[in-house]
Amino acid sequence: MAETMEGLVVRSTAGFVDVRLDGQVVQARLRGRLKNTPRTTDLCVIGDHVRLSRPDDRSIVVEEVFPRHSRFSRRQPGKGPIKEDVLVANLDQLLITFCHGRPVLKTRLLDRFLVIAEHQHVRPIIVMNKADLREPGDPTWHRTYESIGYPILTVSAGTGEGMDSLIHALSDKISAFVGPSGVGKSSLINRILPGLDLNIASVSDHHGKGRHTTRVATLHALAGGGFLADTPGIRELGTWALPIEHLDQCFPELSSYREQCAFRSCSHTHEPQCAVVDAVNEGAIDPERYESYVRLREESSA
Ligand SMILES: Nc1nc2c(ncn2[C@@H]2O[C@H](COP(=O)(O)OP(=O)(O)OP(=O)(O)O)[C@@H](O)[C@H]2O)c(=O)[nH]1
Ligand SMILES: [Mg+2]
Ligand SMILES: [Zn+2]
Repeated sequence: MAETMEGLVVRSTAGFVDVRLDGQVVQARLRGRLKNTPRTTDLCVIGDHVRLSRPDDRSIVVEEVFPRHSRFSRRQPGKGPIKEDVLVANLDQLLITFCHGRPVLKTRLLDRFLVIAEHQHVRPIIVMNKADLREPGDPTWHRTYESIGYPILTVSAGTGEGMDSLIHALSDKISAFVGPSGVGKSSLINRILPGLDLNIASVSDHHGKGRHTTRVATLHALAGGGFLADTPGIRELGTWALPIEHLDQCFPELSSYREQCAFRSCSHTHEPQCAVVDAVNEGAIDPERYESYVRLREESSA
């Protein structure tokens, strides 16, 4: 009798996936029929719920990938046809990780991550690692993002500072560390799951760019419930299928102003009587955040 089962994909490599079902992890291969269907998104990634069959004693096969309720994805880097590169499916929280010291925080990249989180309805948490390298005083960006309402956790994988609040925020959720190479995503996971021993690289060159140590995305089970993903460092983060008319909704601090613009479909770039531009000029909206908005708008319409 054919047995069918459902499970959660915790690791994905070409053609094969590790699936967690009833507390154990099994390796399964993807049904050929699935692989041959044309698509513009990744077939099966970590976080996907799948239906499995066991055609014989030795093999387990993924028969179906269930629809995703959320995901963290980017546009596949490079030229060629536009394809979605899904890093984690069915995600609850995005741990957008940067650090004190090196590599230096780029708020333009932070804004990209935040826009993707808003657009994909995944809760963003800004994680600032390497607290041991922190300069005294709160930097301006910190106040800006805090006043918008984004949670910021300052932690150190090195000293353990702030790790309790981070671990508390993870419980019973599917979360993923994302961010540039070298900020310490794998180091943080090693702190949270000491048995794991993930690969860690030293921040290699004097530009402070990391070396992309983590290659395969994996979903790790947490002792207190929930799952945690490590992802490779991201250098290029093209926004995927971001409808240009929704972009202003991905900047929460614009929401109370955009209703007051003279034009209903105001782009907040060149129109007269734009309440958003007025708010920028009055200092109520951070000019750097507004600049990120304008740049992403230009990119989406290009
Ligand atoms: N000072 C300090 N260094 C840290 C801390 N956490 C991590 N590092 C160092 O930062 C470097 C990069 O750490 P990784 O954990 O490999 O960074 P990653 O974000 O996983 O990088 P990729 O896998 O390339 O994306 C290593 O040299 C770590 O030792 C910290 O809290 N303080
Ligand atoms: Mg890593
Ligand atoms: Zn406007």
